[in-house]
Amino acid sequence: MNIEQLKQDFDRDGCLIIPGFLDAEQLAKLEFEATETIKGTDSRIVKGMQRTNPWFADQLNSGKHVELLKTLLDDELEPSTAAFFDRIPGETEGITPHFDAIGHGSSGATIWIALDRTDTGNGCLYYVRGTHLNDYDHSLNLPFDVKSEGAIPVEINPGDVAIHNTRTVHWSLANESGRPRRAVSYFYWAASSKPNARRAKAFAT
Ligand SMILES: O=C(O)CCC(=O)C(=O)O
Repeated sequence: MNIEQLKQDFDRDGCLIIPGFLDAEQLAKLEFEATETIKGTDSRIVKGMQRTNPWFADQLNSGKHVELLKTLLDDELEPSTAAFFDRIPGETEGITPHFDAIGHGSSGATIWIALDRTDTGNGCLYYVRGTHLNDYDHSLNLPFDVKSEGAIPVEINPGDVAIHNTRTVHWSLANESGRPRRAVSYFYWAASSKPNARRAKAFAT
């Protein structure tokens, strides 16, 4: 990986895709731990997996992605959550356009690791490049769609990763296919970032 190039791209676009970030063994371990951790839940989104599985606590604190995210953010990391995101085959709704930096901090990043092939057919993520540089007064249901300038589908394979700034607008469509679309993400605040006063207020009200 050319880290300098990745940082330049991340600073410019607010998002990145890195193919083949996990090798087959690392991917199999991640899939195993995620499957074990979500057993007994019926949610398509399971946050806080680090609280119930020490393996995820370890990954959140010192997984192989941690140094990369520190470099991309130019900061230490404040770990927030290890999450499982499933777009269930046949569902009719996805997640509307939003960004993640509300309330607590103003900067940070998420690394999103595909467990399955993800594409426009099975509810992949979409990013809107450059939106991390905008200042919105709210964070949810933002006026973007697949035709918006800068919108890109995150079409990646198992073990590939997508990384986004906490201020980058993103969403996912419903998975109308018969194929699974599972992912694990790790979400961090940049340790020295402060709450954005306007957004914190919007969040509180
Ligand atoms: O995986 C998805 O469908 C959505 C992920 C997301 O919104 C996030 O990581 O913040």
